[in-house]
Amino acid sequence: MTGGAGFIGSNFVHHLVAHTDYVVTVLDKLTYAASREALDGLPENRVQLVVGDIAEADVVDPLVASHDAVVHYAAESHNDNSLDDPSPFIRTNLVGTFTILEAVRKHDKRLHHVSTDEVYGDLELDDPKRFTEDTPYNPSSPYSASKAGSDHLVRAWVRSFGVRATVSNCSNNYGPWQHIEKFIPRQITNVIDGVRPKLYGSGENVRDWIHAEDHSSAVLTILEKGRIGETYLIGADGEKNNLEVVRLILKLMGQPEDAFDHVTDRAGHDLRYAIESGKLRSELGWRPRFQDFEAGLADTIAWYQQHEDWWRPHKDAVEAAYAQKGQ
Ligand code: NAD
Ligand code: TDX
Repeated sequence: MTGGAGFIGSNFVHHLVAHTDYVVTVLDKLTYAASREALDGLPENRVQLVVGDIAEADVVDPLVASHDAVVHYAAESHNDNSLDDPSPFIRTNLVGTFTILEAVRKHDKRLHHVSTDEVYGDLELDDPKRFTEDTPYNPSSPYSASKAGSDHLVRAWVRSFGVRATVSNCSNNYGPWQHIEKFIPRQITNVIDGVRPKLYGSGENVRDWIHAEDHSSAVLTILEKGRIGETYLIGADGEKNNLEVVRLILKLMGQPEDAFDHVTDRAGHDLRYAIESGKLRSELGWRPRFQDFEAGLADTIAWYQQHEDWWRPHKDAVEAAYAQKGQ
């Protein structure tokens, strides 16, 4: 698999070790977003880490040749970074996915491509519709456009070359090991530091939150039972606006619920994401298990309180970069 030292990829590695007999090789470049520690303590006979770049064919090709399947998580993943400098997003998300596709084509291996609901653009707040597998692509940011392009590459390799691939598009994940540049961990670590949480714009933007553990169980289900060439949307009916999430973090951390600030909005900020995951549920029998958002958030807060050694070295630089943009 690729990207197994990242937030969601590392969750998937632990999920595989706990729930299957698979032996896993993680190919990860260990960018700023990676956490080698997230893979600590795993049995050496089950998980091996190879440090390398998915956009380099001489790294990817022999690894693909020697494995049965590839689950592709590696990506540049943060919208705000893609607004500051899109170039690594083009290289990793597009050239990297192309490199993997060429290797799975050459060696006739099964591929599962992990993607995002952001490829569909955004919905109005009062739109009764949610995203489905048939929603047209309409990405807003360099990040989401690069992920949309990677999805199109996968589908083209399925249709033109008969590559045995599936695609999943998941909503916003939360849980342990998420980089503190992202919304929920940024606000938790701000409150730990006595700093007021920072909401972009009005804070009315809606995200459809799912626990990373539910994303992992969905990807494993699709890898094992998904129909080749199909796309499955992954979501757990977790729509909340950013104001609600910040107020809940403040409440759970014993602070007044209005102790936050509004800051400069994100350019092109998507208003609302919402997933209809009926196909995955009815066709493959998947169900989310961590749908109590308040309980999951409380556990996540406790995790960041207990893992200050991990995030503390990055906090000043992350906040300095945001401060420069008035965020
Ligand atoms: P992350 O940024 O936490 O981790 C990405 C991992 O990929 C890191 O370990 C990094 O070192 C690795 N990586 C980056 N470039 C690489 C390269 N060129 N070669 C090899 N490894 C490289 O990201 P995440 O939040 O865990 O997201 C993982 C995947 O899930 C991404 O494809 C993302 O688009 C998708 N996704 C994320 C979310 C979310 O809410 N975070 C939701 C839906 C889909
Ligand atoms: O400080 C902040 N204040 C704030 O209001 C930050 C960092 C974010 N926000 C807002 C922007 C979004 O409306 O919070 C929401 C969530 O922001 P992010 O954590 O940056 O996530 P998002 O842009 O929604 O993208 C995430 O979900 C889809 C992941 O980062 C992507 O990798 C995934 O594809």
